[in-house]
Amino acid sequence: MKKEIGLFLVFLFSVNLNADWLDVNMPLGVTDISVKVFGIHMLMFWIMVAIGAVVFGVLFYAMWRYRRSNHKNAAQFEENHKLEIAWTIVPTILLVLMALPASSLLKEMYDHEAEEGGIDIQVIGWQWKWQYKYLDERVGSKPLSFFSNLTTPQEQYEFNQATKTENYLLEVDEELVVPINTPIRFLITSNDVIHSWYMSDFAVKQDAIPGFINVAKTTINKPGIYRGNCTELCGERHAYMPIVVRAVTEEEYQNWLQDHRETAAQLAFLTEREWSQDELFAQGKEVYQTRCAACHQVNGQGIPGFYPALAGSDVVMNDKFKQIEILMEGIRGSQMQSFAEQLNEVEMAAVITFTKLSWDNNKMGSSEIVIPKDIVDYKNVDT
Ligand code: HEC
Ligand SMILES: [Cu+2]
Repeated sequence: MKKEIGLFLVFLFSVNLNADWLDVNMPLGVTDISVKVFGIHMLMFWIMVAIGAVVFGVLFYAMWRYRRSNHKNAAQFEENHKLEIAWTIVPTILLVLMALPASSLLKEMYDHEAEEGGIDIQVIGWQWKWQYKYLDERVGSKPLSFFSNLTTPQEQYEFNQATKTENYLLEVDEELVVPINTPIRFLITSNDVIHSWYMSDFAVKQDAIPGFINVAKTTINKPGIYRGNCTELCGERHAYMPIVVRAVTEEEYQNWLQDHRETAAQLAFLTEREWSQDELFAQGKEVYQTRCAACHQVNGQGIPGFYPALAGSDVVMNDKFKQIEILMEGIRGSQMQSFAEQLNEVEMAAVITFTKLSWDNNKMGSSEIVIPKDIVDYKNVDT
């Protein structure tokens, strides 16, 4: 029934809006809730238009009717109780009438109950990326989890060195993949500061607060790729942590899950196998560019006073164990965070190898590399 009311509101208030006008309007979105939000938005809009027409109509009429040439002597009265009561009561009634549909929709949006056949996804904000954990899907003993990093190259948003591409600052390496027509609960939290997960197409916007879990529920009606942003000023790279959701059919979703489980199984194999320096270097270069270059810079020089140079760093050149430790544990109280959860063993070994072989760091004759097994060993000693 509620769905019908929402759709009716949309129908009522948007039939005569052609496509061009819908472009400047709020997006309609792809969930029942977002459609209802749009309906309420249009209802409020037309109420405001009506109020505007009445108020300005009376105003202009009075200006014309009682213009000076027509009305030399002004009427001398101060209060008009009937009018005052009317202009108090009418807006009160209007406000209550507007509050009714708005609060019942809000109540619906704050429904947190798990539903039969629904899935739970934990969304974790990090400075400056999102992590997604599929709580119902396991890989080994842990939930299926990955990070979503910005892939727009730095040259496009700094120093204006390159032309901006279509999805400028709204593209990531791993999209959040979800099935359509399935109730999804997002359990939203943060690892560091307050972020906010905002997908206007779903009418979902929830703060991600460390130590709290905020819940937002949605059911997506239409397959597609949807893009959103962090909407809580969370530090200097706040603009660089977009959200990309790919909504697919149940079948495609199952295939995607299967692929992910296989990737995890392959990883176990990869850490056992022999690695050449070139392979590690190539993969490490990619990891470095998406994960490290934002701070330590592509040329390894860092930013003096903020981010240390890795080119010529004593740790990078001479202390493989120290570097593994830094990447695994992070450096307390600094922006150098732990990458233990973000990079797998292969990526971790590769990026360390890359930093050891780049920017003349291997000049002193040391071409020692770090292999995935080193990382596995570190983890085993650690636990
Ligand atoms: C958000 C910014 C940021 C990112 C991203 C980042 N680092 Fe750092 N890194 C730092 C800061 C800041 C320090 C210095 C911390 C301190 O000593 O207080 C640091 C220190 C280091 C050091 C120690 C350097 C030395 O000479 O002592 C290494 C090695 C390092 N980072 C490697 C990496 C690698 C590899 C990556 C990518 C996987 C990475 N960092 C990503 C900010 C960052
Ligand atoms: Cu943020």
